[in-house]
Amino acid sequence: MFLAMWLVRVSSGVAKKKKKKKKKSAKKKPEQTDPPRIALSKFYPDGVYPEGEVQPYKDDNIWRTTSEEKRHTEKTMNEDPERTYESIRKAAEVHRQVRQHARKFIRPGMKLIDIAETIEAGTRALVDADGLEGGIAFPTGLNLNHCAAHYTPNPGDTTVLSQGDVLKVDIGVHVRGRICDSAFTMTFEPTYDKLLEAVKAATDTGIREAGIDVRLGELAGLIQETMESYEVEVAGKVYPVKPIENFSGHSIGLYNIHAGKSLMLIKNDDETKMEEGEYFAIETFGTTGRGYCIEEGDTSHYAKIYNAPQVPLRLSSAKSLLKTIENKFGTLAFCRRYLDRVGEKQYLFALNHLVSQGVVQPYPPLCDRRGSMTAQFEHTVLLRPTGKEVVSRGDDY
Ligand code: A75
Ligand code: MN
Ligand code: MN
Repeated sequence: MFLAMWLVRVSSGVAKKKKKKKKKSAKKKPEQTDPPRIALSKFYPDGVYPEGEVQPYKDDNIWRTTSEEKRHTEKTMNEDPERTYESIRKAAEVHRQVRQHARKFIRPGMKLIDIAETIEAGTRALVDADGLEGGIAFPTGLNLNHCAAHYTPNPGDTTVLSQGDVLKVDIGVHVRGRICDSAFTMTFEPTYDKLLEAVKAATDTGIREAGIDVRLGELAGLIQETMESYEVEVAGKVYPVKPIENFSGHSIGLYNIHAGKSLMLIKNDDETKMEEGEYFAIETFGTTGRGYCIEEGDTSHYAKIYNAPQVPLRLSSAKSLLKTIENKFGTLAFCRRYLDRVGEKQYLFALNHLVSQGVVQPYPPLCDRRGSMTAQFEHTVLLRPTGKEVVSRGDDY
């Protein structure tokens, strides 16, 4: 394995000189390692994590920023022993540190499975993974080129990243069921820079225009306008950047990646409003292809259906596998690699049975037309009473 895992102390200065002295009284501040392996709780012993980017509400909701009532609501939430916002903020800080490392170490020539495992080892270490108290919220999406969502390598997958690839990295972290769902796109050549720029701008429009009482159908129109104002030239041919029409952002619930509201990428007549206190994954996808994705290839992602009816299972292997799924993942999404690592063997027949019985939902890879290229940017946003908090915002995207 060429992914040697030396835990190297990251030096804060450039070249350390001898004269560097430390005040004896000053407490030693822990430093993160490279690769990151020190639990975040070490850096935040009081359990208070950094706030994300706060954006003010607009138009009819400007008053919220200064409202005594709304400010009081938030003060109460922060004084609550539960510290309502700290779970999502911790998940987001783990996300930022893990992806910062990912952006450094991912390069052409690597196997996707090694990339996934490195990212996941980082998440588990930083969040101090502990059953359903905290850990990976869903399998690491590593979608290449015309494939846009829900692909992660299955055990034995030998796919290698190439120089000309467009790679979407979708990482999920949760703390006590609060899910940070955030994704970015990487390339290793400038060919698709405009595509990435279009999608980043469309996602930022979605974030900027989101707010309490904003209608989802109208917000989709603004995302669409931004995306469609770009084109990308590849080998002398000009392609319009299209939003993927059957993809969407979504509300997020506790241990529930999709809590019921969808934010489409094309203007529509959905008058459903965003509401105070909701968590949203604002994500957009652009493509040089059809603008429509279909299922392609073997399924890697699965999840126990959130409101699954209790069905009597006759197959003992399926019963036992369902117990494992409930214990290890609850209603969070998982993949075949995760079943392997918790010690399940020859589970495919039982897994397919759970799918056919309507207990487990498969999420097959979703891809546009072959030869096209797709890009994605995604952030988790919290609609606080006084402002929008883009919890996953970093200095990268
Ligand atoms: C697998 C389960 C799941 C996911 C990711 C993990 C279910 C619904 C989802 C997602 C997700 O956000 O990727 N959300 S979604 C969707 O249905 O709104 C979003 C983007 C592409 C396809 C579907
Ligand atoms: Mn995602
Ligand atoms: Mn999402």
